[in-house]
Amino acid sequence: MSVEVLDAATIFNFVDDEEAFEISVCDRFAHLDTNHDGLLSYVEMLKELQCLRVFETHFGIDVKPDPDELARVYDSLFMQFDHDSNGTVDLVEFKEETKRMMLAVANGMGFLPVQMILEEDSFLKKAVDRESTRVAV
Ligand SMILES: [Ca+2]
Ligand SMILES: [Ca+2]
Repeated sequence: MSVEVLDAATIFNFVDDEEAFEISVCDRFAHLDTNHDGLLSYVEMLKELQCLRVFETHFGIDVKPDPDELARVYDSLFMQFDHDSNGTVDLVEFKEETKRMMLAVANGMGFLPVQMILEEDSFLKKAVDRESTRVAV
């Protein structure tokens, strides 16, 4: 994990760059799909859901680390990804929901940059990395 400063524009730029976003989503999906069947089960999604919790906590929705409570939060997050409720998340569902969540985070940020603790391989971290690469060039 690292502490990064990001603003809404960083996220919008990342999501708007279809190609870069698609590559990140596919990478992440392949990484989470540990049995390589092209679908994410609840167990495979857990790592991603835990990642999402990290940034949700930063927006003031602080849930006590009660295991039952957390399990319910992960259940409902999983259902959000599983658009057709067939018990697995495919690449299209994963991409659409990731995009929706990133935009929701960006819309919640306003214009002021926010300091966040980001997981090394999270989408927000990728957004920040992409922005800094661009600035460096
Ligand atoms: Ca799988
Ligand atoms: Ca599904």
